[in-house]
Amino acid sequence: MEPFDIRGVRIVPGALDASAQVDLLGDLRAVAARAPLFHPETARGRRMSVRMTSAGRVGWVSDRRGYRYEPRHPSGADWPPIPDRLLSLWRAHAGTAAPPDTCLVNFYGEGARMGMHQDRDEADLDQPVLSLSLGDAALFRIGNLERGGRTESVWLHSGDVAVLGGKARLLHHGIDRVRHGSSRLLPDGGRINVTMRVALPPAAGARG
Ligand code: MD6
Ligand code: FE
Repeated sequence: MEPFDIRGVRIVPGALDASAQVDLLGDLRAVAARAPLFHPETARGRRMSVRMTSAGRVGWVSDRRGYRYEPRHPSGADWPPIPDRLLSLWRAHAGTAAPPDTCLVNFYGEGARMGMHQDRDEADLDQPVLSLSLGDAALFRIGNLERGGRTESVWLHSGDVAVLGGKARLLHHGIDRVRHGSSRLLPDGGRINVTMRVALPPAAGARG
């Protein structure tokens, strides 16, 4: 299928073919071996249904102190580097010269979902966020700059890329549901979503 736009969100179906997805899954298993997946808590103390980890110079964490980027995993270890295959995907689809400095890995087991939110913890909101979906298909809902209002939804399948940039960068979005077992990429089912971003201001120095 050809790339298309919904409300300025660029969707690239099948950006990665089946064998590239398997290769990338190996990279992500190596990331999770060094930086284990954890269930973040919201600032209100509710456990998120999605498990997360990160790669890059900083990683996204959430706990009672709120949402932020941290230079270390909650264990105290450095985050592993962003896998080269993901950096190539960013160069191919992000449409910016700046390299990503963080890569958030979300794992959706059966029943996991993600409420409507904006991604606005990054220093430069002119830089896009690129997401890659792997595994089970998910219903991605795209809303508005303000909370509420009419929304549009699209199924994201394994290998699909979505880019939130330009006027779509701050649109509210979320995952309503995942069709458990719809893909055979992960032997026990589930979905992985990887989002790459430029989180730090340029003054923070070399990225990678
Ligand atoms: C998900 N994605 O697909 C959740 N954020 O599991 C996101 O929250 C997201 O797909 C920013 C840009 C693209 C995304
Ligand atoms: Fe998001």
